[in-house]
Amino acid sequence: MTLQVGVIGTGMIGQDHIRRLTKVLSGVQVVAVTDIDRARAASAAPEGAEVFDTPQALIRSDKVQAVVICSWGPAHEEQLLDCIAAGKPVFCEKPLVTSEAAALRVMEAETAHGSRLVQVGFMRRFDADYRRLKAVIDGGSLGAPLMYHSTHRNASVPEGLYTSEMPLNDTLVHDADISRWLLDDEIAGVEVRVPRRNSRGKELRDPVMVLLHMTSGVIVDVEISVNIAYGYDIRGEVSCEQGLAALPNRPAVVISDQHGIRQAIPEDWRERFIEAYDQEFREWIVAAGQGTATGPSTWDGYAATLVADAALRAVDSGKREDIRMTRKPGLYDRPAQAAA
Ligand code: NAD
Ligand code: ISE
Repeated sequence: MTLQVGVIGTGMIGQDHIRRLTKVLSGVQVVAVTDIDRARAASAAPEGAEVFDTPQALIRSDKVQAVVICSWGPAHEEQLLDCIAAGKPVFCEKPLVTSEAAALRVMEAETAHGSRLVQVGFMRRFDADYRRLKAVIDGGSLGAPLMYHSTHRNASVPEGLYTSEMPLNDTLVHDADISRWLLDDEIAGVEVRVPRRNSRGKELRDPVMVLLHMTSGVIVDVEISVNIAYGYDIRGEVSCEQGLAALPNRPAVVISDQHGIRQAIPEDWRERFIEAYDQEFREWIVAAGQGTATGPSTWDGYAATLVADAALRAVDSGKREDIRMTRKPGLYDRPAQAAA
């Protein structure tokens, strides 16, 4: 059976996801698109797909069985609530939403529905290198994890559109989520330090150094640099009681020439995580075809939102800001019902 999908938001990642749903993956067809910029939606629409005027009309359409949300973060809440009201599985790009209150409203709606419908776009969990790293930590041969060093560098970000809050409420959410997943732990407190500014970003608060205090006592340090110029560089190293486990360097052709011996670095997230995005959608298609969702959940999106909020408070206070989570609904403890 082919899953008929509607895509909301046809900007950078919306277009990339439409490409993979149309040209890379099987068992799925993009039958509908929408964007507040109608011309952009029309030019991104695959042959035969209908261009809808509003997200609400797309979500309610009988031809749409499942929805992919790639609009801006502040628009996600309303679109998620409409998908849940329609009982349709939905893949939502990160961030799930942009406030704690909004995350709680989405969680309440999904819990009232009674089964999972939402998968959040934390693609690192589907990356083969991160999965192997987690297998080593879980295997226990290195002893308990003590510290995790997470490096998140972007070559550049769109000037004017990417603001000083975004290293903490847009970019950090990936490091927060992967730390919780790798270490099987929750984040209890957040500190932020702001070093010398990178002049390439003009007034942008960049880089930032974040400390995530896990409930087990593990400390995660995160470097976020979003104007590092040389490429998209994602690193991770876990220090354990009797050894280290780290992400490998990405395989790349070794070039020797008058500049020395070197290997290319991915330009951006599209290139670095191309296989991870493919795999997150492979698994989403299977679950959505069964009317449900697996993988990163609304609970995980909620947790990342709390970290972003705490990090923004910590920048102002200069102190550790604690995180208090609500009781976890049983829905998010149940084992996954579908797998690729
Ligand atoms: P973008 O600005 O290129 O595209 C967003 C699109 O959504 C635009 O075309 C805009 O017109 C449309 N849009 C905004 N509000 C809308 C609404 N209410 N209804 C319909 N359309 C609406 O941004 P992007 O880089 O593609 O990011 C989109 C989302 O994906 C963001 O939440 C971002 O954080 C996330 N993202 C995730 C990753 C990842 O690695 N997982 C990478 C990039 C972006
Ligand atoms: C972007 O939205 C992403 O999600 C990328 O993965 C991240 O590296 C980048 O910093 C964000 O702006």
